[in-house]
Amino acid sequence: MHKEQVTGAIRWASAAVLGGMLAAPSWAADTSQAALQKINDPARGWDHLWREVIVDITIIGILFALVTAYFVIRSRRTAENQVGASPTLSPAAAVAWVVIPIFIFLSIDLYTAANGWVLWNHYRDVPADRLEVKLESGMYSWDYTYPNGVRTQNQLVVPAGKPVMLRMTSRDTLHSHYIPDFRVKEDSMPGRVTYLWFYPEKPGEHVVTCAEYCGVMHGYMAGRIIVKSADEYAAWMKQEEIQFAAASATDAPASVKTGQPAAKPKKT
Ligand SMILES: [Cu+2]
Repeated sequence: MHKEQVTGAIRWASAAVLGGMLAAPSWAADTSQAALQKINDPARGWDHLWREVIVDITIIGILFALVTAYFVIRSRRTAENQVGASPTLSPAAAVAWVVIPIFIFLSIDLYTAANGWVLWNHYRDVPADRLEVKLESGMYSWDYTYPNGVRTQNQLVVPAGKPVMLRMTSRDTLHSHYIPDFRVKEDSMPGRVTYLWFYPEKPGEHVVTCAEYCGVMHGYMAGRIIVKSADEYAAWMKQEEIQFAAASATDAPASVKTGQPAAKPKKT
């Protein structure tokens, strides 16, 4: 009787959990298709996944605390010199106590991992309609080159409402271009081209910082992303183009020539 109940419970729980495990990746695939059509911004997916993980571990944490408290109270000593006795489990019950929790936690992990995989693919899949800027990092500056040759240092001006892709490399050592507001970070390194993309939805300013220790002035390796409205961006770019045309072909940011740290971001 007791054994039948336990095996029945195992069967029921396994079926439920396995069903959940099988459903998770297909659910994730559905959302990825929807995401590609509707949501342009992986930062939102990042926030969503982060909240999901926080909720998961909070529920699990509270659940564990409650179960622990329950057992502590239930198994407390009620008399002097009382000696406790552990319950004797049938083999089926012992297996159930091991297998069922494993399945529950594995299903949560797999579900989260599947969503993370979908999000990662979204981060790697750059929209075709984008502004593409080259970035060369060096101790200790970020040097951006626009498709028309215009260059800026430690500040990247972009139009709102257009995905921006950075193709990155480094002239000296490992750096990591991190834009916390856009939930995106990618290493740049010598001899290799890496990329990232982000979606600046509306005008504003965002911090860029180096997230890979690259030398004694690593902490000063900061920049800005300046998001302008499409019109303001066009006006800014026009001015930059005029300056660029006027300047000689050898005009380069100070740090490129001397290898010295960048003093100030180039004025707009
Ligand atoms: Cu750096």
